[in-house]
Amino acid sequence: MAPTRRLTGFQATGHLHLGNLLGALRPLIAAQGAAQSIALIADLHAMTIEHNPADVRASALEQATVLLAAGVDPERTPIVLQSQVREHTELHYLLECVAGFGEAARMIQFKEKSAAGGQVRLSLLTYPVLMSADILLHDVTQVPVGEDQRQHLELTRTLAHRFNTRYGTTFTVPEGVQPESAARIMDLAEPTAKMSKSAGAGRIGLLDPPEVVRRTVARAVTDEFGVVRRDPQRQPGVTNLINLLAECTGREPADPGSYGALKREVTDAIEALLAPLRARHAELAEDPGYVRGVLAESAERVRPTAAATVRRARAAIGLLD
Ligand code: AQP
Repeated sequence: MAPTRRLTGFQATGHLHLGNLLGALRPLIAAQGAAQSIALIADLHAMTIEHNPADVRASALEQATVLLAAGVDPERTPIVLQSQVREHTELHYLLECVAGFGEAARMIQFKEKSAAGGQVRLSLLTYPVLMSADILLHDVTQVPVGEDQRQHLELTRTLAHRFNTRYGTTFTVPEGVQPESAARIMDLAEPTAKMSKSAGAGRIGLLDPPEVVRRTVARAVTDEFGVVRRDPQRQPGVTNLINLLAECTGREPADPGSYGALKREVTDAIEALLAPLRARHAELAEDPGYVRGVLAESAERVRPTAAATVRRARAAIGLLD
């Protein structure tokens, strides 16, 4: 049986947060022994919306540093910066030639982000095709996807099938897999929305100092019921806090009657998780040359597979070699 090969991506649009850690990074680290994984930092995706060049560069380097600090072992899991493996963009174009305008325009994320107004970049429309290229390039068999990315993975599978059918078998068609952690971490200030890089007050950044973590949890939205129980409809804030505690410690709350006690437990649990990560990050941040070296070596490691995929796709679609 072919080995399991996985790709987990992070958009370089800002600081990684607790949702990224629990929903994607920890499962990636836990699977390092069993699956061949690639961690992709998607900096090209960061340019699909208005961006500041210096911020994208800083975010890419910070994310690579955080991934290492959290325990990604670059010997087993290459940390690939999307823009440093040019084959991503070459394959993107070839896949655009089998994708329809309507298909791209139907994507929910495109509809939501373009509805926000302002000038809509063409790259926002074609971003799911770039994401398809990210996945197909590395010949992966599995992609852990949260609910928000399921539609994009379906498009990837559709484009791979279509290309293979029209031009001959070229791509491995990957399966979407439920991340090992079922956690969908919600924003602490707005617990019906997922915690995300762009949202504000209720996000816990992985490098937030202890005082900020404590304050963010202390201000987390709860409700007037005064009972610590899971009830996502009526008590989304409290449910999120219980889930956070369970994800961080594997424990349920000690006191079913006190939101204050629950928040203290959650704060301690997050702190126990983030303190070593922060410390390791501080060490690594002293040596950005090392982190850049990891990115360069990772790019070299994945390049043979990436180049072979593009070679197959070029030949199949009708280009001279
Ligand atoms: N809240 C979350 N709970 C669990 N898992 C999450 N992930 C993201 N948010 C949560 C998972 O982390 C990986 C990388 O996510 P991303 O970089 O694609 O998404 P993001 O952090 O939501 O940030 P965006 O998309 O850059 O910014 P926004 O949404 O603010 O525009 C993925 O595996 C994801 O499932």
